[in-house]
Amino acid sequence: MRSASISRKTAETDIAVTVHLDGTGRSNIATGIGFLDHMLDLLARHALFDLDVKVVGDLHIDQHHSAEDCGIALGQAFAKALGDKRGVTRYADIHLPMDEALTRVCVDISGRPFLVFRTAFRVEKIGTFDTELVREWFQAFAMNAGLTLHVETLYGDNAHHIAESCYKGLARALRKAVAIDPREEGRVPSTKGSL
Ligand SMILES: [Mn+2]
Repeated sequence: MRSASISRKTAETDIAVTVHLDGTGRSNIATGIGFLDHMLDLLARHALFDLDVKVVGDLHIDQHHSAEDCGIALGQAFAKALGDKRGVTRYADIHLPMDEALTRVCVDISGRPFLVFRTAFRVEKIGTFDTELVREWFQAFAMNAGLTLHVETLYGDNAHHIAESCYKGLARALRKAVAIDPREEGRVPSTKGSL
């Protein structure tokens, strides 16, 4: 079972996460931010990861540290769970529709972190959640997971739908990218021999 736990404590947040890449989609999420809990619940379900996420953050300031540090810890756990990436499919892409919104997510488990994020929100808030933190979370996750990650929302109106298409798209792309390809026969999928 490919799994890992990360504990991360700073003056701003105290975080514990566990990721099982070969899970069933079960999740136990408590970030202190309702909308982010909803997104991570979707991530687990659609990636078929098991996720435990506990964040105690300085929400009396705002949601920034909690969202960003949650992305950092989950990215670190993802990378640790993947290990040396033997046998993985590596590349995946998907177009993920959510009602009127459509987002394309392309991922390379490259070990060379890079984020392209072309998604805009017309409103600043979804409930109490700051929509600009969607990008912050993706940036933190991609950098710490070692992913080349391209996210582009081709169109959409409703901010909840747009955010959901990004997270479900990430989930479905990662589900394919981390899957073991039997034709790789346990090799690292790179001509360099390591990722
Ligand atoms: Mn929803």
